[in-house]
Amino acid sequence: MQRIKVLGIPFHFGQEHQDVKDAPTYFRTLGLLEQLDKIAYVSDLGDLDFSLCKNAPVFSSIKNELKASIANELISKCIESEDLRNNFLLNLGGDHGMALGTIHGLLSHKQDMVVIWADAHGDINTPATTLSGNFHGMPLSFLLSLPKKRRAFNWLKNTLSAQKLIYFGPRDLDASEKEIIEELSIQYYSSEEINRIGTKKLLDRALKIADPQGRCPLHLSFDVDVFDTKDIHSTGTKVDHGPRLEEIFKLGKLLGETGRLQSMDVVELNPGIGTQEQVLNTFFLTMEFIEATLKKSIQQKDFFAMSTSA
Ligand SMILES: [Mn+2]
Repeated sequence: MQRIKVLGIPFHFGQEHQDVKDAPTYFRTLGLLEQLDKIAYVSDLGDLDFSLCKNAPVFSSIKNELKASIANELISKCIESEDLRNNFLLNLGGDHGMALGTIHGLLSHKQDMVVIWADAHGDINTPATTLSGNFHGMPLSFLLSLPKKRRAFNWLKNTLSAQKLIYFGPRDLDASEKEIIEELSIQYYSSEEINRIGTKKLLDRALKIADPQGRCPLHLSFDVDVFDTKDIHSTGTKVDHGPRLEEIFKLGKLLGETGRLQSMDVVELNPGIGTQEQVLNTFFLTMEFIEATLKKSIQQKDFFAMSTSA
């Protein structure tokens, strides 16, 4: 029987708004798991506990470097040890800094996994190029093994290939990030292109390049700031001129229809930002997206046959 495994990841060390850590609790309180249970049996893995992650008082170009590293190692180990055959893994963040751990852990199961990074930002700065020092702007650089070796991160062993990464919806990149993306020829579909050409055409092209034979497992790392500012409010770094809502929903639906979407991160919801109504609207829209995407993914009969293991 197919299951949806739900892991709460109250990771907040990647930026300065602490309240992102409460998002998994909000999702649970608002009934997300009950809704998902109508799609497939839900197995709740609970929330990870980062209270023992300590910081060392060292100078670093990464804020909370040690906490961010220890927490991500914990996330990765937890996912590595899960049985993911015949299971969809839904990771509820937390800020986007946690995607180092989720994707690193998933790569231990599926080395050929393709990652679709839906985001207004690039999240690919290295410790050498970051302007803010916020770790949630760096997880991709660590996944691609771009930073020089750092003692705090010596647990990292898996690398995502740049050919297996697809950006969806960015519109606010640092100059250094543009350089990295160009140099590594990472596939990049901006918000403007999505609205002009449409998700279907772009995604078909993107997947053909990243996975010519159409056999690799897919992971969606979904930062809610990919939504346009008129569609959501309760997130820390909103950016105007996002993809139209229907194009974003199409992304989830089309990925689900491939039968190969097996995992997803949902990050950067912050219940501490905005009025109660704005918070609820943000969560309900995101829940609608999660439900629509998982419904399509689970409906595909070959979902578990395509699962690979290392
Ligand atoms: Mn992000």
